[in-house]
Amino acid sequence: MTILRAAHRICPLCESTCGLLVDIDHRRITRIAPNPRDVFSGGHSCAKGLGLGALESDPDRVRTPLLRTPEGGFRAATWDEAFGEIARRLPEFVTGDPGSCAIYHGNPGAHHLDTTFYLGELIAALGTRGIYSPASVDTWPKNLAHILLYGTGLGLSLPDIDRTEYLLILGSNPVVSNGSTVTAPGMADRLRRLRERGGTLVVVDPVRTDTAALADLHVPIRPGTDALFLFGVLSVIATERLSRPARIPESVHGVAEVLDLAREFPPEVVGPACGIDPELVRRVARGFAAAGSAVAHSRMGSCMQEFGTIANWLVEVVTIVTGNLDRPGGAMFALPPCGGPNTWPISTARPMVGRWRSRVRGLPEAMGELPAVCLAEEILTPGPGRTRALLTVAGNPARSLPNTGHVENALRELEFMVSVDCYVNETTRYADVILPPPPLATRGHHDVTLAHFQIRNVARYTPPLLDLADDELAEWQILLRLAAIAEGESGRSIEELDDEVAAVAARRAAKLAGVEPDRALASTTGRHGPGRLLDLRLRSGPYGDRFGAEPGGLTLALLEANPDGIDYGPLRPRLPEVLRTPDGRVEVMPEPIVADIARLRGSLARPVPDLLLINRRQRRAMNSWLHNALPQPDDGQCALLMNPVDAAGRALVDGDRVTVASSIATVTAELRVDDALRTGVVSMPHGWGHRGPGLRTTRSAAAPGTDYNALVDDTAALEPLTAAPIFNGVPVTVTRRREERTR
Ligand SMILES: Nc1nc2c(c(=O)[nH]1)N[C@H]1C(S)=C(S)[C@@H](COP(=O)(O)OP(=O)(O)OC[C@H]3O[C@@H](n4cnc5c(=O)[nH]c(N)nc54)[C@H](O)[C@@H]3O)O[C@H]1N2
Ligand SMILES: Nc1nc2c(c(=O)[nH]1)N[C@H]1C(S)=C(S)[C@@H](COP(=O)(O)OP(=O)(O)OC[C@H]3O[C@@H](n4cnc5c(=O)[nH]c(N)nc54)[C@H](O)[C@@H]3O)O[C@H]1N2
Ligand code: SF4
Ligand SMILES: [Mo]
Repeated sequence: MTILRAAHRICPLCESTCGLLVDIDHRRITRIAPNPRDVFSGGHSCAKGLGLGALESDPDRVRTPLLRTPEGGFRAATWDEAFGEIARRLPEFVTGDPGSCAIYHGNPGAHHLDTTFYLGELIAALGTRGIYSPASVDTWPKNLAHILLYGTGLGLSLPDIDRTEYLLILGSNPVVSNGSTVTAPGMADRLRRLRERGGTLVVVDPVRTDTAALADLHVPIRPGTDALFLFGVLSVIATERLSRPARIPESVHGVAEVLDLAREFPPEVVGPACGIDPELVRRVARGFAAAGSAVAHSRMGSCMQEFGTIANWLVEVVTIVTGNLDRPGGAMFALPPCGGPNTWPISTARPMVGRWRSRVRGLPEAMGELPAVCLAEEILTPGPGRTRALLTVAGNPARSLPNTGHVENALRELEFMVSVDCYVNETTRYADVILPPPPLATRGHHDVTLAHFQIRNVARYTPPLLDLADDELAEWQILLRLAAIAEGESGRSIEELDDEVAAVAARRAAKLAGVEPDRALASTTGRHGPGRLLDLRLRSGPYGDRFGAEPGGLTLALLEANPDGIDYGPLRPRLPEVLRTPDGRVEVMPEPIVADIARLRGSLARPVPDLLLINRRQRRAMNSWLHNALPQPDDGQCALLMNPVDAAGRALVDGDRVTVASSIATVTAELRVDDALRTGVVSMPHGWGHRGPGLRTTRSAAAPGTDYNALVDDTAALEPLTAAPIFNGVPVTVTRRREERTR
């Protein structure tokens, strides 16, 4: 039996990608500590990473395939039985109408090599356009702004946090979330160091969050008004001539026009709409423009809101016009070790948005996927192309998507459903077959996707620590088996299928590296699965050894020999080479966004709802799925937070049991009065509401919490450019349930 001490493991839970050291006894993780020598995370970790052992040993985890029984429960099955059932039932939905089998792949998939490399095989085998993921309820407004400005939705501009003199954060609470679309382990320490070296931190958030508490200035904005705030900042830059043309790269066009446009949004106009003193807008504009280097960074709070795309576009514009694009301390682009859309040759002259539309509502695709708000109606609306079967891989749409009632009604109507997942939760309880991924310690780890968001160019890999047990399958093997079934080739061996995938990857890698395909493939001899594909990508990537043509260059073997990682240094300027726009320029005034400004203007004259609900994240949670394995602080963590003034106005007191009603649903929650929230705003965490029959999550079902997304509209109220739901800024009313006092 294996006993391992202080073995390297990169945490797969959040975007911080912390390096950890784990002890393993007899296949159990017995101890976890942060790795002080990790070249990137240097000893940082959090309660979630340190709780990976509890997560892995959770008695409720699914460890064998499960098959639905005629009585409606599940029974354990062998892999052969499970795949047999899938082979019997799935092909009908794949070979007929191309839309009839859809797939939803969730957040953990972005963190694992298996899904990164093999999910595409399954999706291609399904031949469906019914492809959904949380990207459309998480980042699309930001992705779209980047596609229109820089040409790709993945190669995002990043705040150079470690060198900037002025950091403006909008709608993100990285001290709790550990950051998003910015990979910077130990964020709180980095923010403290920014201030210690004399820099300025400004946080724009309706709540005085733990991040705002670290800031020089907190701007307590009204939800949904970030675009107005940023236009206000830009108007000051325009009227006070604070832009710095000499520092704006030549590839940028349209700066004068955008500054002209901003003049109609002076602080006196936007201040009242944002619910803040106009002087704050001026102060931020002047401070930002005067700093030696400055950068704005936006996330969830300013993405999943009514004007998300405009807001995320303006984040870039403010950085650009002040001469902070592609400069140290400003907004820069990573150079990811495996390469990616902004290192590869341009693949299409058409932006990856709106190339096709959903069947029922005609909503546009983006980056190959349909908006996840379409999933339920595509299942429930009769007619040709109706979605009748669904695969979910590492996702919990029943708690993550808006209008969870609608989503669950749809899941109930499916004729066949397969879930690759480690829990029987609100989504997978509707599956006919559940296929569990193996223990974490059997997997290698490198962050192919998140490397696009790294604020320092580093490369790290942690290898599998354990072999698969006899009754375990690797997740990549599960995905390949499913792909083979979808293609009507269920008899083929995994090895053969994997060789085929590797041969295609080798041709691509060889082309990028400028060598013969045989040479690329031969260089990876002895490897298989994700390790082989990773080696091909690393060696053909920006630091790669080009299969021997650049001796000393990056290979997987080199990373294996350097388990604390390899540091390639701070981000370096990449313009204009990084651009993938059709004309190779940055057009600051993209037509689709400019056309949406009339809607923003219109919002100025609107009455403001009494209470707007916004989301908050919790330290020991990861969206919907750690509530069971990790002890969560008391039930009050799920409470509805409200400012004392709003509470007094409604004769509510701390501990009241309240009804929260939106335009589509009503839920109950415990009230906590908290002056960290601005007036007119209430907050709750998402991903809770662990209720209903069939769950196998003992601990979270005993403390189910409130389902935020039951309240969020999935039809009427969407951000129009991306069909993103408006999680932040949901109009609600809150009243006491008289019969109930909890404390
Ligand atoms: N502990 C923990 N960490 C996580 C997760 C988790 O669930 N728990 N989830 C992970 C995932 S998938 C993601 S995408 C990231 C997200 O990471 P972040 O983007 O940092 O997300 P949040 O922590 O939700 O912070 C959003 C902030 O926006 C504020 N806000 C709400 N509405 C508005 C608005 O209209 N304008 C402005 N300016 N602010 C607003 C909220 O008050 C909140 O403080 O976190 C990741 N990390
Ligand atoms: N109201 C509101 N809603 C939100 C958000 C918000 O801020 N507010 N945030 C949104 C965001 S940013 C996101 S990313 C989404 C998340 O949306 P989802 O990805 O749909 O939801 P998660 O809760 O992350 O669920 C992850 C699932 O993966 C499973 N899982 C974990 N590890 C593995 C693995 O290794 N392999 C497999 N196969 N399965 C695994 C878990 O059991 C769980 O079922 O939620 C979104 N929903
Ligand atoms: S911050 Fe994120 S990556 Fe680091 S230990 Fe915590 S969950 Fe894992
Ligand atoms: Mo997310």
